[in-house]
Amino acid sequence: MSDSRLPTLLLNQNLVPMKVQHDFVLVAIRGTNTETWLPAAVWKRIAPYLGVTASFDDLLEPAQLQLLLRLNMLTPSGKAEDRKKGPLLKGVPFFGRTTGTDPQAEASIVCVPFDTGSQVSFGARKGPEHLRMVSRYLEGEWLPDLSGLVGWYIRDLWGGAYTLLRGARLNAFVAEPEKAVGSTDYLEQLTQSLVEELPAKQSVWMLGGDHSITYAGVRALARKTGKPVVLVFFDAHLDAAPPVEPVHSANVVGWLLDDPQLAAVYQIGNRGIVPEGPSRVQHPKLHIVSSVQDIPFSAFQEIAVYCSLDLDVLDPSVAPAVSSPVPNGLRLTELDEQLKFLHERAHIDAGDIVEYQQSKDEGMLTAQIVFRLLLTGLAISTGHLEPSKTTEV
Ligand SMILES: [Mn+2]
Repeated sequence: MSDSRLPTLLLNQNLVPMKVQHDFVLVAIRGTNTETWLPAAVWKRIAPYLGVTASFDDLLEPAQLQLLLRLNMLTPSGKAEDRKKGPLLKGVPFFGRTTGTDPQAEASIVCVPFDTGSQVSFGARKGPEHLRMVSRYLEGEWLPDLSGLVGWYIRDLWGGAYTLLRGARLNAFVAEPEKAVGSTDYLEQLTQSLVEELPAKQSVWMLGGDHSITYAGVRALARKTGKPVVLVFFDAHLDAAPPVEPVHSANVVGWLLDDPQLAAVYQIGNRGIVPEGPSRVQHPKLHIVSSVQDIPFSAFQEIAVYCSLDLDVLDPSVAPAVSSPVPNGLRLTELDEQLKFLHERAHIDAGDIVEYQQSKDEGMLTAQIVFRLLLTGLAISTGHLEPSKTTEV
């Protein structure tokens, strides 16, 4: 047996490259449900054993080594206190002028540039910054100041019957991912920041990022309101894999189902091919429905409501720039209707829009959808919906 036989066997069976970031490669160790960051140079060295030809490059510089240690949750002394402290949320401009400084704000947009929780497709972390940049193009002369918003009119939303967010006061923040070591730690910090850094009465709509961020949004809502939470979850996928560390986009519902503060999950849009077998998810708090109209009114008594919108609930012909597209999704008008039904049944306290993939978004089709969903969500949550007076020209 040659010397290379054993490594070839081990590497092929156990190591799966997941993504590249900061000159590091995230490698999943199959069968252990763990993952580790390796320097790209090291990965290149072992890659030939996987049948990939590459040359061995450089040794690590000290700054890279520190980053490697941090990514693998190994701070120099190994103590949690060594982690960066301070607020996670930083005020940023959105729609041109919202800056996170209005003390009277009724709602906050929280950008979460995080996709370490993704299992299949990376790049969602770039979504919020891109959306923020594109939002400047939506700023019109008639929208002089978002701290006292003039409003928005979407002609093809609910027959153009409403002006959204007239006079609403909004804040916008970005949640800095650098302050955490690993995805579960980041989501715990995000939960804490949403509770401590934003007023309890503010509605929060997060822009992902991958779907794992819903873990923070739901738990923060429960802590802020002191009420159990009903999660209305629009998604092509169940995201209900068993709650094994770390929290990620495919097990986020699995984790939340185990949380005593979660009253129920209603899933809408679930579809696609799933192997039938003993692993099929059955949980008394998980309800798969085809419409919000199938949710009993009684489900919304004495609870807080969180609305999570994975963009893959829409058909790929409608919203192509998503992490994990699945055929046969909703049309945009159908999703609009679902949100209207939900608004008529319950007050939506908070929500998120996740899995936007800027690199796939030709013509900014999906970005436009993110904006209208964000404006709709904010309008519903703040109650700023009024009959439209817009005269079209
Ligand atoms: Mn999802």
